[in-house]
Amino acid sequence: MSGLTVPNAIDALWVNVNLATMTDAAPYGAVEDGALVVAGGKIAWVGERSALPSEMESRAARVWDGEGGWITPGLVDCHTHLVYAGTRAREFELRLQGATYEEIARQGGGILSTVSATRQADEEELLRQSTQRLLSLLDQGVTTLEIKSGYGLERDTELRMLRVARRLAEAFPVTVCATFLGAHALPREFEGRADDYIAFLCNDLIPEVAAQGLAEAVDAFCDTIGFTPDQTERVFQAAKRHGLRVKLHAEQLSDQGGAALAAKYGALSVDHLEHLSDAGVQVIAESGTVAVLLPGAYYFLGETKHPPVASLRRAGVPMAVATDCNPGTSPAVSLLLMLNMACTLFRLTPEEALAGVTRHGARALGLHDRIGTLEAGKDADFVVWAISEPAELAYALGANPCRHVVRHGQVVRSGHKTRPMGDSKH
Ligand code: DI6
Ligand code: FE
Repeated sequence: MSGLTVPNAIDALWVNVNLATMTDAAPYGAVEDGALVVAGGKIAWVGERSALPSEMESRAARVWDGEGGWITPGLVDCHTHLVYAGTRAREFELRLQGATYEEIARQGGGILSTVSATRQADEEELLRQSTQRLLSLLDQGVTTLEIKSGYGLERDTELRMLRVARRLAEAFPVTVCATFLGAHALPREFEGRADDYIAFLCNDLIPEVAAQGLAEAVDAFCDTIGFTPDQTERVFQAAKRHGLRVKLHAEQLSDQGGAALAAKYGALSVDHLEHLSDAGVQVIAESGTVAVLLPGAYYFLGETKHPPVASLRRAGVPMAVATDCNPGTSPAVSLLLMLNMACTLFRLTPEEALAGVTRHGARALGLHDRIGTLEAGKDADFVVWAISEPAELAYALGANPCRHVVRHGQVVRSGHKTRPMGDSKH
C-alpha cells in the first residue's frame, strides 16, 4: 500500500464482512473477510481485512460489525416509471380473460388510462402515491434509480411528473436520474397526427425540460403501438440539440431496428430487447450501449420470446437488469425479485444479474465513474446483507435480507437482522 494517503477524518470502518465489490474480477469481485473504510461520503479504502492499514483502523470514528454478511454496492434500478397515479388492476383482469396488451392499448386503455389518472392527480397526490413505491425499492437496498415521465403527454403533467421525481430525491436518501419520456404514447388530442405531436415535443417540450434542468435524458417508445423509427430519430435529434442523453424502449413487441438507431445517437441504454436481431446485437456491442433487461414486463405480459441473452453475452454487451416499475406491464416494486427472474426466465447467472443492478445499471445511467462497484474513490453507497453467499440475492423469492443501507457514507436504513432463507454455515 505504498503511496496511500490516509484521510485525517475517517468516518466509519466496516469489518466482519465479506465484499462483493462487483469489479470485473470474477466471481463477484469477492473479497472474503474484508474491510471497507468511509471518509467524507466516499469509499476511502476497500480490501482484505488483513491488509487494512493500521492508521485507517485507529482513526475510524466508528466501527461497524457486518455480522459475517456480505456488502454489495448500493443497488441501481436504471429503468422505472415510478411516478404515476392509479392502478391498472382491471386491465390485468381483462388480459387474463384473453385481451392482449396491444388490443387494450389500441382501444384507448393501457398507457392512456394511466395518463388520465395522472393528469387528474395534483403534485402532492402524485408525490404521495409514488413515495409508497419508492419506499419499497429503498427497503431492498436501492440507492440510485431512474424515473421517467410519460404519463402526462402534455406540458403541465409531464413537467409535474419530473418535478415529483426531483422532490423524491430531495425527500429520500436516493439518487434519482430523471428521463423525459414524452414520446411514450400518442395522446388523444393528437389522434391521427403523430408527427404534429412529435414536433410539439421537439420544438416546445424538450427545450423547456432542458431549460428547467428537469431531466438528464430523453427516452421514447419505438414500436407498433408507439412511435416509428423516423419519429424516434427526430426526438433524439432534439435531445442532442439540448444537451440531453438518449435511451430507448426498443424491440419490446416487435423489431423496428430501434436499438441500432439509438446506438447511432450514443444512447446510454436500449431497453427490453425481446425482439432484438443479431445485427442489432452487433451494433450495440460496437457503440458500448448497455442492454437493459426487464424480466418483470416479460413475465407480466406472458411473453414467450426472450431477449437474445446468449448473443449479447458473446458480443460482450453489458447487461443491466431493472424493474420497469409501471402500472401496465410491470407493477414491480422489488429489484431483488427481478434478479431472480433475470436468472430463471432469461438465464442470466446470479453474478450477471447482480452486475446488472450494480456495475452495469450504473453504466446505463452514465454514473459508472461514481457508483456501481466497491472501489476507493467512489461514493460510499452500499448495502450490508444477511446472506452467506452473493448468489442468495438472486436465489430467494420474495425475501429481503437487507440489514443496512448506506448512502454517501451514512447508514440510512437498518432492519431484517435474520437470514430469511436459512444459513448454510450454522
Ligand atoms: N413499455 C412498457 O413496458 C411500458 N412502457 C413501454 O413503453 C409500459 C407502460 C404502461 O403500460 O403503462
Ligand atoms: Fe419501461
